[in-house]
Amino acid sequence: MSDNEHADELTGAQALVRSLERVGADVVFGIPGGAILPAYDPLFDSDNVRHILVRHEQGAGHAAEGYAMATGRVGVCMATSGPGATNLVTPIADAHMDSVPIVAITGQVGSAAIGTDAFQEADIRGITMPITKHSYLITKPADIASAIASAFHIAGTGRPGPVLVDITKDALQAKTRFEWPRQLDLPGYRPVTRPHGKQVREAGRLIAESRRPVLYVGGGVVKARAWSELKDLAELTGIPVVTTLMARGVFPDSHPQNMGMPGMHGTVAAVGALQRSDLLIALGTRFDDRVTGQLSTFAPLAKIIHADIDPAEISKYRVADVPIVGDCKEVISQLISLLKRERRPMIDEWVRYLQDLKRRYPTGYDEPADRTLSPQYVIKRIGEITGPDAYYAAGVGQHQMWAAHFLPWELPGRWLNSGGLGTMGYCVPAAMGAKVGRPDKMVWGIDGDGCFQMTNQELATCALEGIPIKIGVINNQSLGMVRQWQTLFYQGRYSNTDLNTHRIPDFCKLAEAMGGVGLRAESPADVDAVIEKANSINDVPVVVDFVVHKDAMVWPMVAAGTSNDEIKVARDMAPAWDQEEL
Ligand SMILES: Cc1ncc(C[n+]2csc(CCOP(=O)(O)OP(=O)(O)O)c2C)c(N)n1
Repeated sequence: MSDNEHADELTGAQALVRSLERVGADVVFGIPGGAILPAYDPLFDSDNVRHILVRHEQGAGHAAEGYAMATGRVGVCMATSGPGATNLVTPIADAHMDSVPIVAITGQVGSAAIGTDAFQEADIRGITMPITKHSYLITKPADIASAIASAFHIAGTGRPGPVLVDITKDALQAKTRFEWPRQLDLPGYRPVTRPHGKQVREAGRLIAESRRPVLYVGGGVVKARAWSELKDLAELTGIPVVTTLMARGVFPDSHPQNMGMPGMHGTVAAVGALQRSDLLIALGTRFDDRVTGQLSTFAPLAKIIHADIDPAEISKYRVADVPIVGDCKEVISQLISLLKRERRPMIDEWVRYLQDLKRRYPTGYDEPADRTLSPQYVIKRIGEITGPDAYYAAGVGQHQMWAAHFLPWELPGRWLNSGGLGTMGYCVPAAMGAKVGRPDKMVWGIDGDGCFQMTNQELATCALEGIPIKIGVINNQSLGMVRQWQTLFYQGRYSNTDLNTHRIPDFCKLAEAMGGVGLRAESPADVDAVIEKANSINDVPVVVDFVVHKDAMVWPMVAAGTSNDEIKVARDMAPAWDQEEL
C-alpha cells in the first residue's frame, strides 16, 4: 500500500472499487440501478475489474456461483436496492445450501430513508439473514474497505458461503480516506482447519477394525481440493467410495473402487454399500435427506466417522461416533499418515460383494421402442464426444440426474449443479460464470426445457460479452421430474406439467434471437453431428434442442420418505436383497 493511499480522499464508491481490486476480484456480474449507481461510475474506469452486464440479477448470482465453482475463487455479483436485491435471493440461498463462496454487493436507499418504505427499499439484510454466512449493512464510507476485505475472507474460508454487503447510497457518495485494514476484526471467526489428533487416531482405530467400511464423500472434499489425498486414502486402504451429487468427479468413476452416487437416484451399489456398511467415513458431506432416505433406517449397522469443517453439520442428523472438525485435506492427510502405520482393514469379502452388486446393477437405460431419441443417450454422447476435461453445468430435474450418472466424471471440480436448493434456472448463468472463470475450457450446460425457460436471457449476455457456452436442452416437452412423480404417485394425472415445448418456444429461433446459434436433433442419427458442430463454434453461444421422448424415467429411485432398502431399479423392480446378503 502506498503512503498516499492513506491520504487519498475518495468517495465510498471509489473505495468500494479499490477494495474489489485489492481483494483481486477480476469479474463482477450485475445490473445497475439508482441506489448502486454511484458504484458503477468508478467501476467504469477500473482496469482490473471487469463488469458483466447480465439480463436478470438471478443470472448475476448464479454466474458468480459458476465462476466460484469453476475457479475455486470468490464470485461477485452486484445489484441495486429493492427488486435488484430481492432478485438475488434465490442464488444467495442456492450458494448457502451448496457452500459456494460468493459476495453479493447491493445498493441500499440513503441511510436517512431506511425504514420509511422509501422507493425501492427492501431490507435485504433482514431477508437474507438466514441464507447468508454473514452480512453487512454499511452506512458510512469509512467502513466499506474493511467490510469488503472481511466479506471476501468469510466467503472463502472455513465452510464457504455467501456474504452480503449492503451499502447505502449516501455511504457510496460521501468522501472518506481509503484505509485498507491491516488485520480483520472478526472476533469469534476462526474456522478450525487442523483436526484434533486424538479424533484422527480414534478414526484410524475404527477403520482398522472395520469389515464393511465405506468412504462417503461429499462436496466438502471438492471445496477442500482434497482429491489427490482422497485417492491416496482410498488406494491405501482399498475402501469402496461413494460420491454424492455434489462430489461427482472428485474420485474417478472409472476407478474400480467407485460405487457411484448414493441417494434417491443413486446406484444400487452405492445405496447398498451405505445400507450394509459397518463404518461410514463421511468426509465433507452432510447426511442430506436425499442421501439418507428415511433416516431411522439409514445405514442401520454403521458406526460413523464424520469429518467436516463446519461443526454444526456433525451429528446434525446422525450421531457421530468419531466427530472430526477440520478441513478435509488436513483430515485425509493425517488419516493417511496414521493408516500407513496401522494394519489395513480386512475387507476382501465386502469388496467382492460390492463389486458383484455393481456388476449386476449397472446404471443403464432402455432405448425407446419407437426409436425416438432417449435423453440418456444424448447426455452420454455429449460427454463422450466432449470429454472429461470440460465443465458441465445442469439445471434441476431428470436431466440433472442423468447428467450426474452419464457424463464422464473422471476429473474433479468439473461439475456445477444446484444440489441443496434444487434451483431451476441455475444452468445457463452458472455455465456462463464458469466459462468466464475458465475461458480456456469447453463449458456445456445440460438443461431441461422447463429450467431453460427461466434464465435463458443470459444467452444475450453471453453473445455480447464473448462467452461461448453450449447448452443442450433436453427437450421432453414437460416438467419431466414432476411428471415422473405424477406417473408414479398420482396415477398418471399430468396436472400442469405439459410444456408443449415441441412448438413454443422454438429453441433454435430463440438461440438466434439471442445472438447465438441454434441446432436441433430429433433422432439418434442426428446426435453426434450436432454435438460436433456445437463444439466447433467458439465465438457465440450455441443451443442444441434435443427433442427427446417424454416418458423416460430416472432410475434407480428411492421414493421420498421411504427407506433406502426400498430402492427400485425400474418401476416395480427392486434388487432381491434377501439373495444379496453377505
Ligand atoms: C425454481 C423452481 N421451481 C420449481 C421447481 C420444482 N421442480 C423440480 S424439477 C421440475 C421440472 C423441471 O423440468 P425440466 O426443466 O423440463 O427438466 P426435466 O425434469 O424434464 O429434465 C420442477 C418444476 C424447482 N426445483 N425449482
